[in-house]
Parts: sequence; C-alpha cells; structure tokens
Amino acid sequence: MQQYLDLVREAIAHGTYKPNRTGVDTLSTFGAHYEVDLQEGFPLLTTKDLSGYRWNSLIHELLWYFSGEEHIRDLREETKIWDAWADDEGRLDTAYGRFWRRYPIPEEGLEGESWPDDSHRWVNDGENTFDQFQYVLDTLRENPQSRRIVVNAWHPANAAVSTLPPCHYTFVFNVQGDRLNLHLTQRSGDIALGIPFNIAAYSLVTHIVAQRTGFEVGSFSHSVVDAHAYCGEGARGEWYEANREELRERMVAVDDREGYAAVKDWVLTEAPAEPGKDNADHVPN
Ligand code: UFP
Repeated sequence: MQQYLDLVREAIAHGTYKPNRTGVDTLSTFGAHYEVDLQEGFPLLTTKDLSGYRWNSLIHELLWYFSGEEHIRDLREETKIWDAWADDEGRLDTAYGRFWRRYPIPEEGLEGESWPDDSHRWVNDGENTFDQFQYVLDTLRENPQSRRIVVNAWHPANAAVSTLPPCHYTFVFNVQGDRLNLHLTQRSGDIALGIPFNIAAYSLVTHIVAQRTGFEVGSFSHSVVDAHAYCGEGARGEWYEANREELRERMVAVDDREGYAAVKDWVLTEAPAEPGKDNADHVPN
C-alpha cells in the first residue's frame, strides 16, 4: 500500500526528532492522512506479519470492543495484548468497548440540556450509559444520510487520569450513494507497530457494519495527528539525531520495498543499539 510507505517515508525523512513519555525517541509528523478504497481489496499490510496469533488477537480485541466489557477477564484467555494495562482483577482504566457500548450519561445534566432517559432504546438497562454502536446501526438503517453517525471513545475526564487513553479515539460513518465509508481519527500512531493493526481493524469494522446494514463497503479514511516512528533510545537515538541529513537523503531517494529494506539494513548496521535495548522491532520494515 503506497500510502502507508509514504507515511513511513514522511516520518523518517522529514519528521521532527521528538522525545516522549516512553523514553524511546520518535521521528514524528503532524497531521497524516490517507484513504483506502475497500472495494479494491482489504488493506492487510505485508510489511508487517499480521498472520496467526496477531490476526487472532485483532479479531478477539474487536469482539471484546463490541462486548462493551470494561475488563479483560475473557479477552486475556485469547490474547495477551492488553494484559500489561489491566489490574489484578483484569480491569482497565480505559477500555474502548466500554465507551462504544456504555458511554456514561451525566447523572445530572445542566439546565436546558437534553439527555436520553431510561425509557430510551439506546440507554442500557440498569445503568446510565448510552450504546453508541446500536445508535450507529439504527441510524444507518433509519436515516442513512445523517452526518452525525459518530462513535466516540474519548472521555475527557477519564483520559486525564488514564494510563493509556484511547489512541484511535473517534470514528464517523458516512454514506455516499450505496457505499458506507468510515473515517477514523487517531491522536497518536506508531507507524511500524500500531498503525498496521489499526488500519486492518477499522477496515474490518467498515465491512462488518456495511454487511449488517445492507450497504456496499466504501472507503476507509484515516487521520493520524501525531504519526511517528520510534527510532531508538540512548546511543541509537543520538545516532539518529547526528545522522538526520543522510537519513533524509536516503529516504527521499527510496521508491520501492527493496529501497526501504536497504535503508533499514543501513540503520541497523550503523546505529549502535545499547545491550538489551535493541528495538529493531520498532523500525518500519
Ligand atoms: N499506539 C498505536 N495504535 C494503537 C495504540 C497505541 O499506534 O492502537 F493503542 C501507539 C501510539 C503511541 C503509543 O506510540 O502507542 C501510545 O502512547 P501515547 O499515549 O503516549 O501516545
């Protein structure tokens, strides 16, 4: 997928060298955007192995989102991807599905505001929460021209204290003719590790919802506010900074897969990794 390789090139050639909370520095770009026509095929990148356990993890993670659970007690039987973020009882301080299916409604709204109450079909029984996904399915069936078909996983008060607030935090469905499109906004994207999974997961969501609501699948459109490639910590990070110009020249000259592989080999050969800190996995390949 050329758009993905352009994202890699843009970050490595022109990105800002940027330390961050992880301690592994990044080359970062602001405001990446691309669009994929899902009629032309499924965007499962081949630059990263997304088969076997990784594909299964993606499916189980998605099913877990749809379940609306705020804990990983069932999910962790299938995949370990969320284990590090959960407490001993399996609870997470931020879980996407909990917001997709059970977004909190204020106990007391301000005067003049409208909120659905218990008798409303999108409010879950027994708790004051709103099912955004049911709203999406119903609206696509009843009022498909709506421009309000939004799912929001971002809760500002939760995000302010969460150890990992949502990265892919909001998406919008949009119908054009008989095609169903999805636009995802992501605040932060690891180009090498996270983004290939994010592309596949939301393309799958588009397919699932299109099938459930009787639309043809349309496009997946993706905006990433901070799209970054992790480059290294310690000595490797310093090497990146010292060799920015040459790295930029080599990246700009690349126009095919082999070219990318050659730059990666050059980086891994030239850049000293500190013992135990070889982050080759993070180098886009
Ligand atoms: N990240 C992704 N996609 C995801 C996800 C995380 O790329 O779906 F959950 C990456 C982005 C970033 C890190 O490198 O994880 C989260 O760190 P921060 O919260 O500091 O942005």
